[in-house]
Amino acid sequence: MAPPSLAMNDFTGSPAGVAVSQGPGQPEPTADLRALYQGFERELLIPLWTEIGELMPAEPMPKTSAHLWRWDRLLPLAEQAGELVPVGRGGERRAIALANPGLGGAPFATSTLWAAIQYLGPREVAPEHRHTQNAFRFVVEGEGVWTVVDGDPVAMRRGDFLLTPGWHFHGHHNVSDTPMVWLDGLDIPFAHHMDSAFFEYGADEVSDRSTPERSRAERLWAHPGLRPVSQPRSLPSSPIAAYRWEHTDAALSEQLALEHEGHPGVIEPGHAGVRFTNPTTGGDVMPTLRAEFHRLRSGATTLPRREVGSAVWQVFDGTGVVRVGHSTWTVGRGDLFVVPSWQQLEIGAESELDLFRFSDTPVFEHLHAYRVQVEGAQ
Ligand code: GTQ
Ligand code: FE2
Repeated sequence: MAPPSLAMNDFTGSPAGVAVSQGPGQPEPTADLRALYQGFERELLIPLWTEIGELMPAEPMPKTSAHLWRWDRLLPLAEQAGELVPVGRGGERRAIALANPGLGGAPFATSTLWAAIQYLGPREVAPEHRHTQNAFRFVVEGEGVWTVVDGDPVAMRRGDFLLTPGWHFHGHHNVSDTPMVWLDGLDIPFAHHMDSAFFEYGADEVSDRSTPERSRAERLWAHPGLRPVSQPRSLPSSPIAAYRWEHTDAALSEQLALEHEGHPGVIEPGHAGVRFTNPTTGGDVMPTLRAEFHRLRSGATTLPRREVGSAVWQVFDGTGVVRVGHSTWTVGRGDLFVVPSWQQLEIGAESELDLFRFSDTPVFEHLHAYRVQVEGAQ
């Protein structure tokens, strides 16, 4: 259990004059003591003893809440935005962010992660820009949009995972007669809290209107286990612009098939998982973001697990039951849920269940602040 916090405040100050800290180990509130606290306030000082429970909890006490957004509630609103709100220079993107109810109205899915549904109507163009925030797209349904990353057009289709690492110019264009929606994931909240972000406008159009099946980045980099000899250096982010569904699907199917044949490879019984990686390092796709795909056999359940850092999951296919901390939901295609730091996650598959997941784990691994606990693991 966390030690009790002496202060009841949440860095908001006390409305009714100066608060004198009371409770176990604290002196009686005399006039002198009140004067001391007034002195602290006047000089913009705050003693540790009123804040220690909040600042140094026994374990993470995230402000981020466990929460579920249902796809069938998001889609109609994205469509409405498509009719009513233009996309263009200034607003840049018709992206609608998940706003975690624990984060005071900020457009943040978790304290570090941005997750948004982006809508691009038929023939629409989202202008080019670049920012230091790292970004990806994940497609649950539809096709017809090319995202142009540093001049390289990248097709977006169901199941694909597409990268826009920090400071690469990018714009999107829909070459089809149907609208398209997808999930954006970025480290916007992390950059915001760290005061580290830069942004620049690029061309008002997209710089290359062609629509190749495969991007130049894929043609150079996306061959299993093969690296171009001309590119020996480690890169901070993966140069693979698109991780295609056919490969992800095959990798997950093979893990489960190997399990069926009595061979190792799955995470736990009935639970296959793959991580998208940077082929120049073997590490995560981008410095701040981890991305994975999970597949559970029908009837499989995961061991309860908690870890430092927050994650956002999206159901790609199938149905299941998800428990995060004290919340339990039945989930289906497109539904998005948030797992706050150090809250337990358990997933049960009602049918074969495919899930995309992203998290801020690399940040904590790099800072030697990562911990994970799996209940019932040997
Ligand atoms: O598509 O470039 O959801 O810059 C948030 C910021 C999408 C994008 C978002 C962005 C983009
Ligand atoms: Fe962007």
